[in-house]
Amino acid sequence: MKTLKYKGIIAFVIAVLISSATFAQNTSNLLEKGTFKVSGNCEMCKKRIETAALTTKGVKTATWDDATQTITVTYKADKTSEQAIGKNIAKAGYDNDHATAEPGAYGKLPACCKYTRDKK
Ligand SMILES: [Cu+2]
Repeated sequence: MKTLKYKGIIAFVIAVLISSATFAQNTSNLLEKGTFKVSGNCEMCKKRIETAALTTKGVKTATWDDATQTITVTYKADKTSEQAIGKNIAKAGYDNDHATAEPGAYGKLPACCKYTRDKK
């Protein structure tokens, strides 16, 4: 009876150690992946959009696709959000699912990069 209780305690301690180790691992790679719409025209746009996304703190990767007009990002969910990334992209002049560019930011784009804006 006594040994059974002892074994129970050991099993409990091991269970706690395993679960805390798993938890620590989960918080360190809390990488989230997301895709959202970003309007743009060309290779120059691609570079500006991706740079704006990548300079957002916590963003690991950013790839903008011309054909689908979408950006795919991976980011640390505890450091940033798609909304925050969208805001930075809008600051660079590009309308997206999460934010709309100020007229001034859009106005600064080179003529070839003035994409057609969705009427809202
Ligand atoms: Cu462009």
